[in-house]
Amino acid sequence: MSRLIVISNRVNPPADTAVASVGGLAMALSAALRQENGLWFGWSGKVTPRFSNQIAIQRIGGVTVALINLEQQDLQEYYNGYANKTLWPLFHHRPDLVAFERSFDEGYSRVNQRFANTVFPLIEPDDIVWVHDYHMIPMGKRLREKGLKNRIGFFLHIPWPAPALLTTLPRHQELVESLFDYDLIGLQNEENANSLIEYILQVADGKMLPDGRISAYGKTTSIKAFPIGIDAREFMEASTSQKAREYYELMRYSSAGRKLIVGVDRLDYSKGLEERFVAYDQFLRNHPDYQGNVFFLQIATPSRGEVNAYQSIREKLDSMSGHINGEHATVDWVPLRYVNRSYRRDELAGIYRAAHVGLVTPLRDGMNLVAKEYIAAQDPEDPGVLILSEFAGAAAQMKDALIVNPFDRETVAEAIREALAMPLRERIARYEALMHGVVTDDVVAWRDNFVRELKSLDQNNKPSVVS
Ligand code: GDG
Repeated sequence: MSRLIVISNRVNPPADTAVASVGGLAMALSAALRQENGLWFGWSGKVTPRFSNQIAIQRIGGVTVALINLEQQDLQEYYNGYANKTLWPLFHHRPDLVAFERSFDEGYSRVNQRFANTVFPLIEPDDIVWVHDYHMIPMGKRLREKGLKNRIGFFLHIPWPAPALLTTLPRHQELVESLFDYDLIGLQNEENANSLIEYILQVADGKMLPDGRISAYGKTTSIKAFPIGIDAREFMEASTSQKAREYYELMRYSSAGRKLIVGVDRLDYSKGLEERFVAYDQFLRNHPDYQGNVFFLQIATPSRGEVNAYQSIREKLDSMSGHINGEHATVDWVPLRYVNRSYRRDELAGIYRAAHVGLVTPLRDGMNLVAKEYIAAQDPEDPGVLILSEFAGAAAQMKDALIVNPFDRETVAEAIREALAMPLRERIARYEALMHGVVTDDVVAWRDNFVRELKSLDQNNKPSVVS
């Protein structure tokens, strides 16, 4: 029987879905694999003095996982280095934060090779292989070099940059060429798919074929958008669970009749937290009538703390939150609650449900699952309003949110005012339209669409060498 073999950098399915891991990829893949005969291969999160190809196979939260450990040098050069200091900032339009180091590049190649060597013996001839995200771009090529003939698909969770940006990456051609060993390449939306296609046509002198596939470097592949979703049903249930009700009550009680605005993000410069704080400060200045009647809860869970850029954004936000509270707070009101810890998933669901406004304003984001979770958690009879950045992949689907440019503080400030004052009838109409999309385009639809497309390539769409 054919299995789905998922390969990603980190493997961390939650043992308990109510608790859950922080991070979009972990949430999506564990939901996608729970109902599928599959195996999830990748890093355990543990570091050992020397790399060994020992694999620990376990069952966690209904998902079978195969885990390997990494050594310290791998972690520094591949994970903290090439993945999070080179590719992440570049793909999120932050060339100012990109570090190019030869050792990062070498670490990236080495770990991809080690992953390929270790997973290869686990793959049976009928299995479908699905590789995930920017850590693993060359994985398909490494597996092909070992002789793997199976269907191999790749999905990128983060944005694909415009060609002008990508060409600043040393050996960019090598990276893109390695994608051509996949049968199918999935991106979050059309804009990202078009950026990759544009690069292939302009920089790699590639060609679109009449059947929709694309060829370059003597090979052919398919590129398509597969917008990721959440497990909407699970999240709706979480939002009415006992724990969620407790948190809902806690938020409502502690807000003492004030309106609540909420933001939930990994603490990452791509999420636009600095700009969000500036916009909230602007809102308070523009609307003194709201002072004392509203508060903003920002949950920002620390992430990638070994990377400098993450330390500095954390310091900046600490200082900005102190400044905003110092400026506006009164003896009985604090306008901003800024929290650097993580919450259980059911607790988050209760917090979302209690919030009158969900503020999701990344500067650049592949999709953004928080936007979808916020909607799924709302009370259908009295829903809150989603404010969403036009630069989140989710904006292409969630057109009934208040769409904003996160760089424009006046516009975001105005959207906050509009959301807080929105009449019930309009809130319900927007919520219903958004909820329809969240339920229809959920994580299972995402997985099924991708896997179906990959399987359909089996008979007649096999990538072939073009002479
Ligand atoms: C990448 C792409 C794409 C956050 N804080 C807590 C917590 N979270 C959960 C959220 C959500 C997930 O983490 C974050 O997902 P996002 O999609 O917002 O962002 P990334 O982590 O950057 O994810 C992104 C995604 O992959 C999927 O393709 O959408 O664009 O960057 O589920 O709820 N979860 C818990 N406690 C927290 O404090 N339990």
